[in-house]
Amino acid sequence: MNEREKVLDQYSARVFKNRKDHIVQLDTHACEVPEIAANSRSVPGLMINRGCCYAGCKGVVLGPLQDVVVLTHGPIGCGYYSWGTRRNKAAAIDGKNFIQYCFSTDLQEPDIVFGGEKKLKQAIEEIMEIFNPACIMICSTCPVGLIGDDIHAVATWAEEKFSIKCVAYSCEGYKGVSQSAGHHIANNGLMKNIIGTGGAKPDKKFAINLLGEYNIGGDGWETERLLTQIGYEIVSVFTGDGSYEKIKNAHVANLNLVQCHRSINYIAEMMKVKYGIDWMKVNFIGIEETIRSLREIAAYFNDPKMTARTEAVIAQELADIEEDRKYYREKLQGYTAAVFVGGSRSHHYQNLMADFGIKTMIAGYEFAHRDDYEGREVIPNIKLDADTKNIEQLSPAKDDRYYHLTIGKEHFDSLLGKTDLEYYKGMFKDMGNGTVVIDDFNHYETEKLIDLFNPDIFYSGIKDKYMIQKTGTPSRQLHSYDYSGPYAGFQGAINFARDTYMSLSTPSWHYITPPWNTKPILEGTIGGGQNA
Ligand code: CFM
Repeated sequence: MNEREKVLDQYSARVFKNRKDHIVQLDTHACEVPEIAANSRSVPGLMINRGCCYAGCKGVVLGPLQDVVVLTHGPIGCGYYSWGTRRNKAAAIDGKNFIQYCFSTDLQEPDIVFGGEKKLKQAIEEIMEIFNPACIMICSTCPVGLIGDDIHAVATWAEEKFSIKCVAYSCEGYKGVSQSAGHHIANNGLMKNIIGTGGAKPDKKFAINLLGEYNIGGDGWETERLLTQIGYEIVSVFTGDGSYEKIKNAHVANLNLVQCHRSINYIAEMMKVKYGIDWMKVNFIGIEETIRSLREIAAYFNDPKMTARTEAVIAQELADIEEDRKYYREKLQGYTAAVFVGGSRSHHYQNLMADFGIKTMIAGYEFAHRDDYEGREVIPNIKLDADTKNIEQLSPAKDDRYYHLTIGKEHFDSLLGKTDLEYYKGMFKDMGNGTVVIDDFNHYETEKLIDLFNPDIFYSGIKDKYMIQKTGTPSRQLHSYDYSGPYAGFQGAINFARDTYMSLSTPSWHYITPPWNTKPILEGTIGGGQNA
């Protein structure tokens, strides 16, 4: 039995049938990239790490927009739980930064019975009176979808009454199998209602949008620092430290850089059709990956001055971290890791670990799609199930006012295959022989894999961190960075290495004796003696 079979061995026939296609043990000698089942319903009863559709829409994509009041229409729990739990940092110059607040309509039972639209209008009136934002976004939760409040009509009412932008998102938690559905709904809403509404003309030369960068722990700021140092103009960021004021003019950019493919590839594709803006998959997590990304962007613009600036910035950044890089490489070389995050980081961080000689043994995603594992070439073969078909598929048309091409066809074609222009290769191709990949991993599988592979460190999230640490395996969160960061770029890589080394070398593991080493876990007596 290999490790994959050992994990599956414990399951009942029914669960086995479901889970067997979500677990792959890679054989790098095989000619074909294996297929993995992904983006499907979880098995009821298994302790999984996924979030809901509302979480993906409100929490992930829309939440970080600093000047937008994102209003949760639903019972208070949904708003409260998604309040400040994600470390998407933002700093507003004009003080219009609403991300620290929790806005909710706090629906109660009478509202569920008699309808919640009145309360939603009242909440918008209060928001206008107290905060006066230029844009409000309404996100609905499960009960709102079930009782049928027309949040879109309320948004139209708000736009007319207050002359603001108000967009409603029907992102009820149950709509889709995970937060991935919410990303798609948020992408659609931004595309239909915000992007391209600013009126700016596309007359720039080196202007870029940063897509799928949510500024967790300041990653976006570090990435922006590198790009602006080279001379690129950042038009907008989707959506870390991003703003309504900026993304409405996102249509003027020359190139869209995609950091997190899973959460935002829809906007990248739609902007290509509508505005002619090419997109490129980049990765600013990892030293080698940052260098590769910067060089590919330079290759896209193909401007001698920008290329020279790119090399100068890379050389300077490398010189700045040289000593630390060498130190941590020596310390970390040879360690093994497991990495389980949402839908893109488990790949990105493997590249960063490789910079320091850490080998990934097991990896997994909560809600990625097959293309995030196997590469975008499989997209035409992905069968859409009813859950996916449930989500609107936009087909935007070319917008003649703003359509602009930055590079000629010949140059575009020459970059295909050589760079990640309009391509994402997925996680599998960067992983070693015998490594195990799991889609929609659960707690049992996590424990079992720790048992089988005994990784030195386990990167994951808050839902499983302490469960992992109870096995004596250090665990660091890659969603929030455990209040550290940034981890992006050159300096960020050193921060990551420092934190990892700290976790691996802490003596705290030796200070405690787990209770099961001193007393039996179960105590019992042999029964039945009396009647024997
Ligand atoms: Fe993209 Fe993200 Fe991720 Fe994601 Fe997330 Fe996140 Fe994530 Mo937590 S957008 S898919 S829904 S990179 S919140 S910033 S860390 S699960 S791997």
